Amino acid sequence: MEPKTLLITGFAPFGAEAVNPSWEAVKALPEHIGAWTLHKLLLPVEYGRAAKLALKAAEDCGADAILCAGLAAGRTAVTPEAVGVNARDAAIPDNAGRKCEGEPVEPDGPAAFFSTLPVRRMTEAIHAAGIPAKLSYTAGTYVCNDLLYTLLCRFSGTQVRVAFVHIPLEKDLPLGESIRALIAAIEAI
Ligand code: PCA
Repeated sequence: MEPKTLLITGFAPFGAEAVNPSWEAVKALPEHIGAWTLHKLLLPVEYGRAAKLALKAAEDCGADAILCAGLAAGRTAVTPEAVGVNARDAAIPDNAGRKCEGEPVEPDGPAAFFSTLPVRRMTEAIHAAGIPAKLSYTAGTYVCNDLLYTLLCRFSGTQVRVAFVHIPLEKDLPLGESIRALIAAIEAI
């Protein structure tokens, strides 16, 4: 197997949560999974800036693929995201204090992009590992979607493939299960 580079990102805490399990899970992953060498990156929960930092890191490490992880409080399954939409709209501000109500991510961009990693296969692999998993068609309209949409827009028509996985709060799914879910998802790429 030819070695390949995967940029994998997690988010800082935001809102009412003191810990973001997405970064805790990413941090705990091994450096190598199958043919993939992982480059890990912690992202701020800020519109625009998270995507900018991920784009820079993808360039610096020569990423063949990018898998982003984020917290979806209230969900009880691990949910690979099939779509990123061109919208910023959330009741809470980002960690820089910016509140967006119905703005586009990219003023001239298309309405949406489908994820370019095999999210259905990744969902099946997580499920097969005995962890609750469901393919999702909405990553929301907060910073996670902002990151996913921007990366899909930037790498549209290129060889660099992109997807996003939302994971539950630790009270709804133990961290070890989220870590195993990410490993299963990466093995399925
Ligand atoms: N979840 C938020 C942003 C950061 C995170 O972990 C979201 O779903 O948009």
